Amino acid sequence: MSEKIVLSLGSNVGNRSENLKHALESLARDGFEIEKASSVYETEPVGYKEQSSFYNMAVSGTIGREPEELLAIIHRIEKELGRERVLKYGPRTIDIDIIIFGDRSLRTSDLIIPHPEYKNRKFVLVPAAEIEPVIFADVLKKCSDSSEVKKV
Ligand code: PH2
Ligand code: MG
Ligand code: MG
Repeated sequence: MSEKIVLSLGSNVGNRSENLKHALESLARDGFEIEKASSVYETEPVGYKEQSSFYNMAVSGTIGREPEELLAIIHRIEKELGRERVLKYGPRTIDIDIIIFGDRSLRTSDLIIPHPEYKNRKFVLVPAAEIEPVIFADVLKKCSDSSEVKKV
């Protein structure tokens, strides 16, 4: 059996729902077998505050590939979606982050798994706990992030 992967998706430029939808379609097209997809949440920006609110969601699934190969696929999808919108709305329409990849832990110059910040981010943990409570419910309970995360 392939390893369970959980991805976090976010968008705050352009048509946020459409961007998420396109990202899911592209992931599926490129061989990511989506098992579960969370609700979409509107979330307060964390970190740099002077930007529009995000739409965030999580998906779980499998792909018969290595983490670096999945990262390359993700980068291509981000570029495709960014390119579509770049003239009208600016460069950042979609962000797809690998949160976990089975039990693996790895650290290279462009990829850290598990995602180094996910335990501190409600916008990741709330959608992830919705679809994979066994993995994320406890982490969410312990998370002290108080930023707003509400179902769209
Ligand atoms: N992504 C960031 C920084 N801040 N805040 C929210 N609410 N959602 C995000 O997806 C997000 C963020 C960098 O990737
Ligand atoms: Mg991110
Ligand atoms: Mg990213």
